[in-house]
Amino acid sequence: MPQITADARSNMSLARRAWGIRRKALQMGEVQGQGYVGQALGVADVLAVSYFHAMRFQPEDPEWDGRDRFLLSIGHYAIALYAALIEAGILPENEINTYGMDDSRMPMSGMASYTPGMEITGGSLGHGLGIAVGMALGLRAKGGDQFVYNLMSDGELGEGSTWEAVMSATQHQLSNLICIVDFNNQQADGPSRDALAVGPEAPKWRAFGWHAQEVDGNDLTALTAAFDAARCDQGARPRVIICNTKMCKGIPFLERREMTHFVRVDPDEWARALTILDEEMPL
Ligand SMILES: Cc1ncc(C[n+]2csc(CCOP(=O)(O)OP(=O)(O)O)c2C)c(N)n1
Ligand SMILES: [Mg+2]
Repeated sequence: MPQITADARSNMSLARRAWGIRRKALQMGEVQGQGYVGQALGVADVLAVSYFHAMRFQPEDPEWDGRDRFLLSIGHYAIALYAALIEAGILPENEINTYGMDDSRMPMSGMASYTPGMEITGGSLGHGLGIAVGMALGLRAKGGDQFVYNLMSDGELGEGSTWEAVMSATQHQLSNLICIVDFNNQQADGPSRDALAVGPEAPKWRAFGWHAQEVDGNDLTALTAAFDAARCDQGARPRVIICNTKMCKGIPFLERREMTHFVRVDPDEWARALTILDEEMPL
């Protein structure tokens, strides 16, 4: 099993890390008065386990060749990854106030050339997994033991290019590839399962030859076990973790809001959301 370096640097619990990611995302949303905070709050637990349990990286050297690669296929989730990168010490906390501004290193959609730790420029949905396949092939060809993690959305399951990449990963027996699907059952026009149902999802991935798990993506214990199982599987096959998440998780008044792809947060509600979060700070 690969060394876990990030966790060793801190005694902070995963719950506290996830809380920190949520807080930073809300702070960035407040700076702009908008942002994909519903997605960030929903995927915060997945990011906490990725960065503080599973992945190897060196905060002081984001380009360290031995790092596991984390690809954000969903460029609009950039606010979530920035929050994780700040929590991980790869980006400085004082840049939160620049979020989405001209010349910021944190534009509203993820851009690889702008931001340390942002491995690819995502955003055109359905491309991350194909890039991840190429990266996993390249790392293996160089004899590396790094994993490539690709975070994608349920909406991307409707893209044909995703399934080409799925088959390609199987063909090449990419055991160093771990795909994470943020299944929030939400797309731009409503619930994903109403738009284009591809379920049952895990059996489908398995039928394509993948090691597939489906977990509650807001349960840190379940996530930790799933990431361990994905990394430790001995099969010559790629792995996927389908994470069922709840948008706006952790802020009840936003969780209850009629869910849209881009959650509306009124100007006075940012402070209210931060107060609610602060009252729930884990040790
Ligand atoms: C190829 C492509 N088609 C359409 C879009 C426009 N778009 C941006 S986000 C989004 C929603 C897709 O659903 P999902 O990826 O599940 O995002 P969520 O609503 O969960 O944030 C769409 C359609 C895009 N970025 N790329
Ligand atoms: Mg979605």
